[in-house]
Amino acid sequence: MKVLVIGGDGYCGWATALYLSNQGYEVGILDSMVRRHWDMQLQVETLTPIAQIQQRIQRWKELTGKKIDLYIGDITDYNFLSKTLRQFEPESIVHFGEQRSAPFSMIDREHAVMTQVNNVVGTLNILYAMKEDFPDCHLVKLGTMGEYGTPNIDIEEGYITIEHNGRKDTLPYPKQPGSFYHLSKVHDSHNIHFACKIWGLRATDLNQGIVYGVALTGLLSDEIIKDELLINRLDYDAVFGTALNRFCIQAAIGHPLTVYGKGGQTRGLLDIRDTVRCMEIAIANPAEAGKFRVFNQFTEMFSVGDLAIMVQKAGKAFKGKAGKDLNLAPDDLDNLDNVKINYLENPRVELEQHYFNAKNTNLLDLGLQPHYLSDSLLDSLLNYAIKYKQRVDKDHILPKVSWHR
Ligand code: NAD
Ligand code: USQ
Repeated sequence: MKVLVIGGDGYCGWATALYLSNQGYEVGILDSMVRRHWDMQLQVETLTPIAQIQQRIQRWKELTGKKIDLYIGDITDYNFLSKTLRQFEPESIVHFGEQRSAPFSMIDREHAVMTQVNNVVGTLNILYAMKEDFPDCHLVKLGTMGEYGTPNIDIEEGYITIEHNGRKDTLPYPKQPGSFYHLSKVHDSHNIHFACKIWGLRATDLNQGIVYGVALTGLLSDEIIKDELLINRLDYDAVFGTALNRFCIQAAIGHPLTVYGKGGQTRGLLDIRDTVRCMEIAIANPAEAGKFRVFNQFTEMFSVGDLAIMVQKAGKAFKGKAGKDLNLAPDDLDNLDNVKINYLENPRVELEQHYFNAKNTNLLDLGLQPHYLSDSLLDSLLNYAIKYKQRVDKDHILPKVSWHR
């Protein structure tokens, strides 16, 4: 099957492109490289040194003999997008190609507008391009669990059946997103739903939780995982870095863990190995024509405060293990033995203690076997963090973007 991975140079996209190519899918990557540009504007670099996309793809071919096609351009440019689709002729499109940081979207008016134009226009263009030339192609679109917010009732997978004044209907689940970024995903969901209804397109919206981890251990060979030209990005900065990944890197450099507010904010999370498996499951089981499916894509729920405590404990345990097995400097081990947690004034507007219970059975029913958060995963993240800690710029750890201004 031919799969076009839009946003294939990014964190989820690069992992997915390699995994699907390894599984025998014919993979194309479309990416504008705008994320690398935003990193430059923010003057941050990923913890891990990522190679240029052409080098990455060349190395992949050398190691595996498998070809990945590359299309560099912006999906908000309709002519480029439709030309690319005609050239590649995808049977599935996996769409990761959006501005995905909540803090980035909250910097100022310009960033809010840019985020919503980039995301909403890009997705709308994909829908039109599919309608014109590939009406049978299956769109697998990355949404977010943050579309739902934190309601005081259970969160269903996309739809909820409501009885009101003696009548009953199944309706889209109410949305209460917490940033202009999360709002862009809500707008996308509505546009995709509508396009499926009027044009008979098929789409799956994957409301993904926070992704953690970097290596596809157990899914790709050790030789591939250890190859630096194939390494994935791992963001630690306060704009693009996400909770658990950030905490592991903070622990490794001896920075107190940055819990915002009381830390009772609870979210769905998943290992990046489950992200790539979910993509495979979604494309192998396409939605019916005219159907807009919604799956909640996470495997476990944790509060931010609990994640920090888990990293603190993992640091101590790691010292015991690593002291024997790894060639680490004494200060690496001291940092990990003594991880502190700071409860910072929350730069966001969000509930810090709330009910959170979300369903996630659709992907499990289709065969997802989760990698639950484990000591070995935290060890692996801590290992990466220690290996590349010289690359960390400590000025980018504390949050500078505020929802209040
Ligand atoms: P990322 O920033 O690492 O990658 C996104 C990629 O898309 C980048 O390479 C970027 O250059 C590209 N891109 C952005 N706009 C584009 C455009 N207009 N045209 C072409 N390419 C464009 O992000 P990620 O962490 O890999 O996230 C991928 C998707 O998954 C996003 O839609 C995000 O909202 C969603 N998601 C991510 C997480 C997470 O924890 N990382 C969690 C839930 C959902
Ligand atoms: N948080 C901290 N400390 C930090 C970073 C974050 O306490 O150092 C808190 C935030 O206040 C928030 C929670 O952790 O309550 C999650 O924040 P995050 O930055 O890890 O994740 P978020 O902004 O929600 O966005 C990330 C991805 C986004 C995706 C989303 C999934 O960047 O693309 O859509 O996770 S979800 O959270 O389910 O909406």
